[in-house]
Amino acid sequence: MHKILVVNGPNLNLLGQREPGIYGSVTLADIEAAVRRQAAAMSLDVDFFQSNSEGALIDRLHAARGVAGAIILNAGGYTHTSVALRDAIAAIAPLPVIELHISNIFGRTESFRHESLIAPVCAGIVAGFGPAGYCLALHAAKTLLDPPVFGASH
Ligand code: CA2
Repeated sequence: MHKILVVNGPNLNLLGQREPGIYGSVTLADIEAAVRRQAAAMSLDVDFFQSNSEGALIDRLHAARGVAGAIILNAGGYTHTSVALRDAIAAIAPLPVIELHISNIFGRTESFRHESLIAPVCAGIVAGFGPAGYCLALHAAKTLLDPPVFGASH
């Protein structure tokens, strides 16, 4: 069974408790429960990790090598600032990392959110779909691990 690691970065532990206008009222625990249900239905095993510390996030990515088949990463504010996190993602290649954001970072008013330092080393991005994005990212991970066969009908 494939293992998918879901990693959440700084301040995401406060989801549902602050700024509901931007991030909604769903908590990280609600998201974890929904992703676990979805993963069970898709025969995937999931692990969750959240930290507000850049180093702890990097250590967790390193530890996923040889264990996880794919990582879903909401790096929070570190998305826009962390060369170290980008280097860590590059260092664990070919383990695929799917960048995830609850909000559409490209549509946010603050222009600093329009740049992602990690995007070039990630397999792809899911952004703007709210908490449901975590379930979409799970489908993306499954698709990366068990890709559809194209052109096999002839
Ligand atoms: O949209 C996303 O998922 C973000 O990664 C969330 C980050 C933000 O810095 C990124 O630009 C986009 C912020 C997470 C902070 O979460 C909070 C939750 C509740 C209250 C305050 C912040």
